Amino acid sequence: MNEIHEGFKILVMKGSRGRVVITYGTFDLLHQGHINLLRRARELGDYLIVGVTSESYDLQRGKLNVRQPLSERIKNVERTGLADLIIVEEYEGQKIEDIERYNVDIFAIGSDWKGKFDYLKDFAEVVYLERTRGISSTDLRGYLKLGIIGTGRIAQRFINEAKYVSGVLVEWVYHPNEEKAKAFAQKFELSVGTGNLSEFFSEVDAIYIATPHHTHYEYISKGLQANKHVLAEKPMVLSHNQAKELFALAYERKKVLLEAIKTAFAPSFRRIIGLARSRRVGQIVHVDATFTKLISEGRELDPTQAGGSVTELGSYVLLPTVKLLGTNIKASFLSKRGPTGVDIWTRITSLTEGKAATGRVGIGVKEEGDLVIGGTTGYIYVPAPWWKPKCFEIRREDPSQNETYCDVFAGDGLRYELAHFAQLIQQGRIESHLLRPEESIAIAGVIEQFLLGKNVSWL
Ligand code: C2G
Repeated sequence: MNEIHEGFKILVMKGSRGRVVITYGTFDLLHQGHINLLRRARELGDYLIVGVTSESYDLQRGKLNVRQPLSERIKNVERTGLADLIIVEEYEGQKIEDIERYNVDIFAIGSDWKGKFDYLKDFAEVVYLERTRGISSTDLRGYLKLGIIGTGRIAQRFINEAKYVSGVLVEWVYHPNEEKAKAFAQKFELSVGTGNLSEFFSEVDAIYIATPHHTHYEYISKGLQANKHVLAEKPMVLSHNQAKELFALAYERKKVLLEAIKTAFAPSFRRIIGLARSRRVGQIVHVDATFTKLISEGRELDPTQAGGSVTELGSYVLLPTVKLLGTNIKASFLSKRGPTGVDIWTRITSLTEGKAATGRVGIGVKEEGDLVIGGTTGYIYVPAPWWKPKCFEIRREDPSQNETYCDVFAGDGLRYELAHFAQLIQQGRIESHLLRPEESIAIAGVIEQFLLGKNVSWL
């Protein structure tokens, strides 16, 4: 641990310090919410220790998009005048050591972490302080103000992941049923829950669309027309032409439109595709990706809400397909229908000159969820769940030549798509190189073909 840093002074502990409080944070682009938190923590006792996360610890815990170096973040905390001692948080497990080392009485942290630090109760009193809602915009230079459309499961997961992406403020939620929007805002301590779309748009720079598949097109279109950047859950839309039209609109409005296929932005997947394209297993001949998730009720089984395994999971298996076969693919399908009429299992075969891909998806059939990229000198093997990749292997005829690679895949992984989306906007770039518009358009085209019954055989 590093107590003494050049450029900032450590206040000397004089005599009895009374009740000692400790809090931790990244404190990137310090804003009023951070300052309020520090003040509230200071008021809990007589002596406040602030742990500022190091770059390497943020990497380790999966905090993304942190823009200020540690030294600057420490200076900003110091300038508040609220900290009696500033330390650096460098590794997981350090909190307990700090509590014991500094005889800490109270561990305080914002309520967005409610429950997460209960394990510290054996060592100190744990207090979750109410986080600040609706910070004034003059205080938020450099922040992306993002609103969520939809209040379902994925929206909830997104909120939990968003706190790991620095520079993004999620304070707004829209649902056509205002009661639902308000309940969601209340539960996740967001400042605005509304059923009024224009009021919602007037507050935000960007939107995340987490609604049922068949409603995406309309929300994306309205969002872009209101000049908002759009991150849209997969499948972004259900037809080639709709996807093309929306990307053209985004281009015209100079706004980012990104399909939220989380895998595309994950460190390990990027490496897998990079190695495959660098011919580490020779020429790619066959890509085989499977993703099944047994679902017994809900929207996924409802034909009127574009349910089925292709619409639900097709975007995932088609991702390595378009990455490695390109976007000019011919697809055919073999499917099994379930009792509600939607496909509960489908094998998608994609072909392009000299290469093939098989994607298997199921919501009523279970299979091994791995990814195999077969080439002329070996294959890349990514074990299940390959869509949340961590370790994978390059395997060769001679197993002594195999190589293993590992990368982090933090949390639910939604943070990677959000961090990439925020970075594109911050850098003034419209198109993602990790999931290009043509790739999303091709994926929408394959899904559309299936929905139209083109080249579909039924078991
Ligand atoms: N905070 C707040 N109100 C906001 C934003 C943040 O009260 N509108 C609080 C957070 O809850 C946290 C502190 O400010 O207690 C610092 O927030 P971050 O810099 O985002 O750091 P964080 O990722 O929350 O670090 O070990 C690190 C800690 O686990 C948390």
